[in-house]
Amino acid sequence: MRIPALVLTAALTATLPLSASAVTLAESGLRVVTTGLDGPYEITLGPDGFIWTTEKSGLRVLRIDPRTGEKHVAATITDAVHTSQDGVLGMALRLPHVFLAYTYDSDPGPALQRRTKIVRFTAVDGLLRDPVDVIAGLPGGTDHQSARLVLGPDTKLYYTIGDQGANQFSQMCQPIEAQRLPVAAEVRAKDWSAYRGKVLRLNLDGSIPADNPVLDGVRSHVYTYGHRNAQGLVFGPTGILYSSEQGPKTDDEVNVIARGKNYGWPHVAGYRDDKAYVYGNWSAAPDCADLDYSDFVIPPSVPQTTESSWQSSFVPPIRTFHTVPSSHDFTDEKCAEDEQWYICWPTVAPASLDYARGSLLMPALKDGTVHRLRLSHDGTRVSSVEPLFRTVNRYRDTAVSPDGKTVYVATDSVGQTRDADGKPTDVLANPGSILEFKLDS
Ligand SMILES: [Ca+2]
Ligand SMILES: [Ca+2]
Ligand SMILES: [Ca+2]
Repeated sequence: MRIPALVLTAALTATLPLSASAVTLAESGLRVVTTGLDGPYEITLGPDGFIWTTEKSGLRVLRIDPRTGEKHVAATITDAVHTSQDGVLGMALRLPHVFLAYTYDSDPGPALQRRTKIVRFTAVDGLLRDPVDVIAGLPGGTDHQSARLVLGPDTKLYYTIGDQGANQFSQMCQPIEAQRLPVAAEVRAKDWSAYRGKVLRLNLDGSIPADNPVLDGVRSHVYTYGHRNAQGLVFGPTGILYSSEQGPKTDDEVNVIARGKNYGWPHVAGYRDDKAYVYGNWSAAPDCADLDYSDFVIPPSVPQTTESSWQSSFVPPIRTFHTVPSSHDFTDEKCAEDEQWYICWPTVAPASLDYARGSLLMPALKDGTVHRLRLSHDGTRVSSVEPLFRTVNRYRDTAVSPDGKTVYVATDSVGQTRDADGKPTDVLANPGSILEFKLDS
């Protein structure tokens, strides 16, 4: 017997505590549609009734029957490359056309030079044929790809590109370019390197829309800037464009994306409140190459700026997950073993965003939850947040039936999340699967 998906939410508040136990699949009301997927990244319900699915690591596009779970291979992308966060990623349907975003090797020699391209295919009898490059040479790498692709009501493509993991870990000496806008010579030369940390808007043939914003005197594909890792992007029914974005140790964001605006990264995480975040610019340290990267200690040679010392105007999020005071202890003992601290941080790692029944649905990688964000009547504010269920999974993307009542959610094949006790685990309950649940009004 099916147990309603929302049975668990009544007593829960907007913040799902780490101690909230995970439930079994049966308790959650989730139905397994299919398993055995190799890194599903985008799932979208096509007008043909199939769940179109990209496989980040499997480098394929599949059409899956939601009733039987039967898989049909629509394409294997032979020139795509995958290591970690790269691979076959975003997808937008306008059948018979299918737009795909994937990582490829732009170096003709033996070296591997990762770049991203958006390619238009034509679906014929369920198979993708006749690839045509829409745009090539976009930034590509193994971290913070974002790579969510949607078709707007204005028949333009919208595409998110993350900051590529600059200024952290092994790339700590690479500057974050989320605030750098392209100059005219770069646009003329089709040098898209300044597109890191942006939301792009493109004509279907890849050209720059004539009504894109002019930023610092230059019109380019850049629609908005100042983004870290916006893996979620969706239009609401009245044309509002929403994104979800992964924060550093705090402050995942849900944003309303408005033409030409700055969203603050890396000067601001979440709101400009000086809470638990300063911008440490490792890449500007004279001795950067000699430093050991740390999430907790910023060495004296690394320039630091507070959020409030950055005076430029920016658009704050409509919701954060979660903002904490500067006194917050980021070394929760639950995550001490192997120092997997990030699993216990207040962020949930939103991996996508969808719209259904007056709400945004936000699947998250770290807390095994699909969050339901109920919107205000005009759609500009989040009025409440409910975690719909909690299992030991990394939720990657959703697809919604036309009536908004049935939701499909894809899970990562591998990776870390929180177990039933809130501790890090890489033992996932339903790896590489598509699960189904019903959404109450
Ligand atoms: Ca989707
Ligand atoms: Ca922001
Ligand atoms: Ca902040």
